[in-house]
Amino acid sequence: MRAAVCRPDHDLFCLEELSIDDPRPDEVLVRFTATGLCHTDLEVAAGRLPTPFPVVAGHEGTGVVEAVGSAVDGFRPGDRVVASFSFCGTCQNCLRGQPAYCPQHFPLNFGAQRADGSVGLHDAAGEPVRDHFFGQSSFAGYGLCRLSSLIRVPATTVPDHVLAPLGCGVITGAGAVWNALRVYPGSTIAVFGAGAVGLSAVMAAAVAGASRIIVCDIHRPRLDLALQLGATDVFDANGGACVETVRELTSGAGVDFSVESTGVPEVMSQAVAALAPLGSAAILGIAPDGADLRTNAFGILEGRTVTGSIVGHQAPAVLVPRVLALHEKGLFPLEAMISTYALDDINKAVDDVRSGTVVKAVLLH
Ligand code: CXF
Ligand code: ZN
Repeated sequence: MRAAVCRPDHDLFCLEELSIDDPRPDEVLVRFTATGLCHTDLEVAAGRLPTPFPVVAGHEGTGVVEAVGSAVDGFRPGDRVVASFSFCGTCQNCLRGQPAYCPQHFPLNFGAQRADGSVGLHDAAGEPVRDHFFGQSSFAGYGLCRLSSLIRVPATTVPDHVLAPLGCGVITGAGAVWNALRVYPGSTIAVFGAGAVGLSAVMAAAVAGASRIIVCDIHRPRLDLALQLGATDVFDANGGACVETVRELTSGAGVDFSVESTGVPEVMSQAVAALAPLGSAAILGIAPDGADLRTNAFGILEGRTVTGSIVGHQAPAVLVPRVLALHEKGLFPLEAMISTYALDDINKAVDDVRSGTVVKAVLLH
């Protein structure tokens, strides 16, 4: 099968033919039809995350179950699935419905191997290639998926390229608004960064009834898209003065809520500084290793809250169908931010995302 492989000394992805083993008793073999490209995959490819090489990344897969291991219950060949992150399912946080905060999150999702250290992929020379990235490794035509990563979706007419990004980017933005911040009708929100996560936050805030949805970004086309998806006010962040602009737009008060999706520490500080007293900021971007989040200490005294949020702050098996139901009603028009590419064109997709011309690239297998 065709796969995009991250190898040492390659900035981007190598397109190769790989072979895959039969599923072990606890695995599900999924034939991927589409997979989204997320910033986290690019961080892996650049070697900035602790995932060992060579590895098949990809963690926004969707497809069809091809075969199930002998111990698998609940999935059958032919089931349509969305793949998200993996979790243990037995720790306190998994049991309380917060699997993204499972203590096994990093080994299970970034370790790129089975619990016993083995992998199920081999390259043309017969050498092992790391897999099980986020329980899926969906930058390959097939994946040996962990059960915890899979969500069965009804065989609706929703196209594959719309389903794919539900596993990470979309629920990260939407879940932060609904679950971490609990945005309420009539409230005000500022979204810093209008990529796929930020624009999903915009759509979720519109659904939640926010009265002002202020968006800033450094790319004008993304601001136009934000207006189309529910933003009430947008401004170009290249001019600086982002905090002042948010305050001007809210008659000096600041916003009830803010979402940061850029990973830039200075922007994180702005997201906090733009809050009204009692306001809450959700930090979603991946900051450089060792970076600090600086904020005014007196400002925190005024009842402000800063929270982080990973992949939606709720089990994907709950959140993904919620977003899908809204999409069906036309209230979550995901198509507007998606561009599709053949898997073989993954490196072109990376260039287009980096230049800001494309928001969410989805690769078709
Ligand atoms: C990541 C963000 C960093 C923590 C793990 C989950 N989201 C996926 O891209
Ligand atoms: Zn992601």
